[in-house]
Amino acid sequence: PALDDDLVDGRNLLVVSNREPYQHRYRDDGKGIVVDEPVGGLTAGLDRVMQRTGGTWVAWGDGDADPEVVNTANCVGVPPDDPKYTLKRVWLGEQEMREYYYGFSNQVLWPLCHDLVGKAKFEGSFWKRYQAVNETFVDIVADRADDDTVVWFQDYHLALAPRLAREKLPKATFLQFWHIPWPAWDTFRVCPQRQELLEGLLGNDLLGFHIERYCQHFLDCVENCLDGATVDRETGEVHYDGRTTRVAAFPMTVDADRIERLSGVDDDFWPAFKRKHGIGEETKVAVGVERLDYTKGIPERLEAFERFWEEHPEWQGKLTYVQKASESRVEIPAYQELIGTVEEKIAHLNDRFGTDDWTPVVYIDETLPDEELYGLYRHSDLAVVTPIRDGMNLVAKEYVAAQTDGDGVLLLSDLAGADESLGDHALTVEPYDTAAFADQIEAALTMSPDERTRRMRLLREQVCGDDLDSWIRSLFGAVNALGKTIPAERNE
Ligand code: GDG
Repeated sequence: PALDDDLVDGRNLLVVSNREPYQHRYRDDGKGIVVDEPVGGLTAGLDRVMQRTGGTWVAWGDGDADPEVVNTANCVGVPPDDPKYTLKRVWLGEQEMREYYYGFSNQVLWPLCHDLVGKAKFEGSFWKRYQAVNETFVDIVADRADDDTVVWFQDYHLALAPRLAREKLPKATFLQFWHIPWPAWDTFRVCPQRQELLEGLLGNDLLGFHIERYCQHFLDCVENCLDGATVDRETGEVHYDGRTTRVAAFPMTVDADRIERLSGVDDDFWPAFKRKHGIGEETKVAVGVERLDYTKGIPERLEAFERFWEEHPEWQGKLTYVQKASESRVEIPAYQELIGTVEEKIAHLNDRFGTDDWTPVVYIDETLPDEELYGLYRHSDLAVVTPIRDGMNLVAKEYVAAQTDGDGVLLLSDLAGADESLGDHALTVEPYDTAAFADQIEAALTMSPDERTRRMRLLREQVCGDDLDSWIRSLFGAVNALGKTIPAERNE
């Protein structure tokens, strides 16, 4: 069903995120401006909502031509061809990008929340800039919102904003969705700014995570860190500083129908893809799709493939692993190192096992259009989704949605949020246990057709029939119910 127009009970909607839904760029030939539109995923889903409800979306304008198309208030109507809502752009300079985005957001909060404290760089300048940029976003929110506005903050770039905004707009409704894990207290306590971060997030009326475990971790942190906070585990409510925040899990879904449809639009895709990458017609294909991020477990996975081909030489020449990887956050040294490690490892595997007719690992570093990505999912015999920590991992769900023939096998790390709903029917992998991981690759390849279709059918029951609108609807259902849940015995 479509989203209702009264999604926010007749109030105004204001979305605040780091990334913008439309980005204006100068064409490479210098002749004019192009607009990058959101494709798939959350930005596209939210864009659809905004097109229906109207309102304002506040985001960092990082396209080189963005400043040219805005009015004097830095606003532009979007979609550009037929404007339905306002995109308000925030400008961030070099220093701000370095310290707020690549600094505190991606070198403190990202590793901390993924339990990789050793990778965190707690630099004072990062924190100061993170505070300042959160204030900048909030000034804009305060200008454009009133008591009747529902403000939706996205993700870990804006942890301080809700509390700051609450000071200016005590009666507005604030919600936030945190897309990455929330770590256990023993990890989170390492962070010098733990108290400010928790207090910032408790400015929200509703705070959403992908799974219940992250909610419980968050509540543990609140109990341990904030004097005077009380936590009700039954309702997920935190009472602190005279107000209440509800913490709840909203596992994100994917647009299964769209993925299914697009996965099959081009009949020639698969033979052409195989030819292009030198993959034999009979060769089985395993696929991995991710940003090049150290949380995604790519080097660990390549180790497992090496072990697999070593121990199962009968599969040399018969299975190709396709690694689709997009460069990400390359300004950060740990990400540059990762690119080096992955490229070396792949070269080593291809050198060690490859033959004239067979390349063990095919590396694709370009961004594929949705149809090709979904086609790749559809035809791959297995998907290897083995992060060492991941909030949800949408690739796992997308693979299942694209499996219209229903005989692919999903190998899934038990450290991804997606394991909660898919773990029972996927083949579970512990990404650091190389020997067991290699065994699971073999188990996937030798699984009987009946077992493969049985598992995929059960996985598809979890994933199909959903779209992103159902996720958004459940979040807003919770927003509209805020303050209305009175226990029965007191409801006389
Ligand atoms: C964060 C959290 C959480 C990738 N390559 C191409 C392409 N993609 C798309 C995939 C998928 C998305 O990128 C990646 O999403 P993930 O969920 O796997 O991972 P993160 O980027 O780390 O996202 C994560 C998510 O937020 C949502 O809350 O699940 O845990 O870390 O949708 O399809 N899309 C296209 N071409 C590519 O080459 N078209």
